[in-house]
Amino acid sequence: MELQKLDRYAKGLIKEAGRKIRQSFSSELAIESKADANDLVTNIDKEIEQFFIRHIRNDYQGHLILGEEGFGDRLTKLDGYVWMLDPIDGTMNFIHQQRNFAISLGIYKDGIGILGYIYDVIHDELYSAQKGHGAYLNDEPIPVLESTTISQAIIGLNASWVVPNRHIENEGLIRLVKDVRGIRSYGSAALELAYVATGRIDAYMSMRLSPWDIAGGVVIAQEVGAVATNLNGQPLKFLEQDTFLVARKSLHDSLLNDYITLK
Ligand code: 2AM
Ligand code: CA
Ligand code: CA
Ligand code: CA
Repeated sequence: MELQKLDRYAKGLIKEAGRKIRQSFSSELAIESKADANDLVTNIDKEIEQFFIRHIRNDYQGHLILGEEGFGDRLTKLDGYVWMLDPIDGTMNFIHQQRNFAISLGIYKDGIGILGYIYDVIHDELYSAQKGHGAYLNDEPIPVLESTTISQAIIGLNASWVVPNRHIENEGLIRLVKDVRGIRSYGSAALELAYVATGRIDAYMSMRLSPWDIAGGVVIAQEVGAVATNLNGQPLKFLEQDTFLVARKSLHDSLLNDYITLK
């Protein structure tokens, strides 16, 4: 019962935040760079994170918040309730395209994801899951994923993988690109997770993601039978950046064993 109440509350906040984002399109954005010239943030990213935090701190005292823009709490462990929030995942798309971005939220209890949300604001599509109770796209249940093969798979992969990098050998990736049916890159980790959960793509991998990018999506993807780990095949920790792989169960092992060779 408590979980149902928390779920309704979280969905209410997300929908309200979505309305605020849609309204923001009529005013001019204030755009800044963070770590480098292409690492962008806007006043809306910050305002939406602050909107969530204001409400959560008022209504759920004792819950902690981990947010990308840094207005939440600094965490060294995941005891109790932790909200992991990315107010806008896909900020570059938000700025350049006014689409292909999402609100990403996971609610974790003692390190276990109990509620997950990805809200595609422009399509008004809310992907959600309660651990153990299946995943939904708006009010429709998302079917459990069936198995597939590498040769029939579409993989979410971002272009930074073609640049020699410190994580992974390019040879395996070149083979992967040849062996699969297709490669896609959407520019929002949260949406790519939603697409894996709904079978629009069959796997998604990234060399560096933060807890707020994946916290909501992992709960949703796992409810339909997808497997999520880092690129070493280890469980996700949700306290720091890490590599990331989510895939239909039938592809996960093959991707790790046959194509991904870490340096
Ligand atoms: P963001 O839009 O919330 O920053 C593709 O760009 C994906 O990687 C998006 O989900 C984006 O999230 C995330 N991303 C962008 N810059 C990143 C960085 N420096 N480290 C980790 N993830 C990043
Ligand atoms: Ca960012
Ligand atoms: Ca993000
Ligand atoms: Ca973000």
